[in-house]
Amino acid sequence: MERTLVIVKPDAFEKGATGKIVDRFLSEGFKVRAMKLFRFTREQAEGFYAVHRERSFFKELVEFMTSGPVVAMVLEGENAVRRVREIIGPTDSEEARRVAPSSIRALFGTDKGKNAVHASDSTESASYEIPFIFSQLEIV
Ligand code: 3AN
Repeated sequence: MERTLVIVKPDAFEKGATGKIVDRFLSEGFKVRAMKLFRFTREQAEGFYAVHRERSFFKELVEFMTSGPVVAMVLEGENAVRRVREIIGPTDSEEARRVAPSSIRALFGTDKGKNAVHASDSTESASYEIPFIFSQLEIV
């Protein structure tokens, strides 16, 4: 079984969409192995998104991710990384509404930055991101 990290971002948390997002993953057959509510400090958000530090949108991304609470979870299932990426839809929520109208970003996101959820984009990313957020004791 594969594990992946999902984060309900500040925009979706603020909208009260966390329950609907968790329910969607449960109804798609994933098991929740860890979950918590917290707010990133700037240093933590910069570390989490370190692979993007040279990108033009890095500052905006860190500002957004530290703007309010988030809910992170570890989901487990067959091909969890790929399947969760399909369920969340493309990075740009506007594009998601055109090409994947039932995706989570289409339903709850606004644009490329405020796109409701983060999900690991590879098993390598999941191996970095899961222990970045959760200690061993917090994963069942
Ligand atoms: P994904 O989250 O779909 O893997 P990436 O890896 O291209 O997308 O980007 C990482 C994060 O950076 C995205 N989740 C998104 O919130 C943010 N981002 C990407 N492109 C932009 C952009 N042009 N402007 C603002 N934020 C962006």
